[in-house]
Amino acid sequence: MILIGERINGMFLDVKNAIAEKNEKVVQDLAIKQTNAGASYLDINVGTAAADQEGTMQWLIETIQKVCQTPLSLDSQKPAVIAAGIKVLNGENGGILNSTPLNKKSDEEVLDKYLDMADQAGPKVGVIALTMDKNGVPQDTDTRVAIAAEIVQKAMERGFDTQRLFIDPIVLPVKVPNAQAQPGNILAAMEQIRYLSEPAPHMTIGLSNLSQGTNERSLINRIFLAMAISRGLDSAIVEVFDEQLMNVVATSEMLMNRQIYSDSFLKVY
Ligand code: THG
Repeated sequence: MILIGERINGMFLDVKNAIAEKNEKVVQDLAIKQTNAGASYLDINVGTAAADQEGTMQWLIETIQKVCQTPLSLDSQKPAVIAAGIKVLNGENGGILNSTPLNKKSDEEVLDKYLDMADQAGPKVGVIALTMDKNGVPQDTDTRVAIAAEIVQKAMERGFDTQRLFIDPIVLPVKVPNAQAQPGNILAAMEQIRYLSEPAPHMTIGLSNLSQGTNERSLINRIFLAMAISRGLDSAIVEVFDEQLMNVVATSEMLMNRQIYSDSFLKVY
C-alpha cells in the first residue's frame, strides 16, 4: 500500500496554529513521526485559514524538506497553489500533486495543468485525479467510472504513465443525509477502474472523510479500508498513527497475497 499521511493539514488545530506562528518544529515532528509510522508520502494541505495559501504551501514544503526526505503530496485544488509548491519542491524522490477533477466549469484544462506541472516537477511525480467533473461529484457508480475512463484516456494520450496516475473516487462522510449508498457505489467503481489500463492506474481515497462526525471513526475507517483493498485500492490518505488501521493494512496485504505470510506478519510489515 502506498500510504499518504494526512496529518499536515491546516484542518487540524495544531497545524493551523503552527502555520499562523511559523512554528517549524510542530510541522517537522509530524513529518518525521508519520514517516516512522509508515507513511510513504506526506500530504501537505494549507487548510482554509491561511491568508497566503501559496506562501504557506512553500513554507510547509521547505520546513519539512529541511529534516525529512519523504516524498510530499501537495494537496490543493488550486493550480496556483500547486505551481507555487513545485517551485520549492525537491521532486527527485517523487511526489504527488493532489488533486484535480477532470474539468471544471471555470477551467476546462485543469487536468492538463496538473499533468504539466507534474512533468515539470520531475519524472517520478504523480497526480491524483478525482472522479469529478464540471457537473460536480457523481453519486452513482457508472458516472464515477466514466469520468475515471476519461482521465485515464487523457493521461495515456499525452504519454503520462498510468503508474504516475492515482484515481480517487471521492469518499464522502457516511453520516451525511442520503450518502449511505456511496461507500458501496465507490467499491463497485473500484472494481472497474482497476481494469481501465494496463498497467492499472493507482487508486487512492481520503479515508478519514468517511467517518467525519461519527462516534466510531477508527472502526469505520478500518473496515472500509479492508473492503476497498479487496477491490484493488492500492493507496490511501490516512491517519498513520492509528495502529489498528495500520494492522488492517498489513493483514489485508497478506490476505491478498501481496505480502508473504509469516507468524509475525504484522511486525514484518
Ligand atoms: N481525496 C484527496 N485528497 C484529500 C481528501 C480526499 N485531502 C484531504 C482529505 N480528503 C484527506 N485528509 C483528511 C484529513 C483530516 C480529516 C479528514 C481527511 C479529518 N479531520 C478531523 C475532522 O474533520 O474531524 C479534524 C479534526 C481534528 O482537529 O482532529 O477527519 O478525499 N485526493
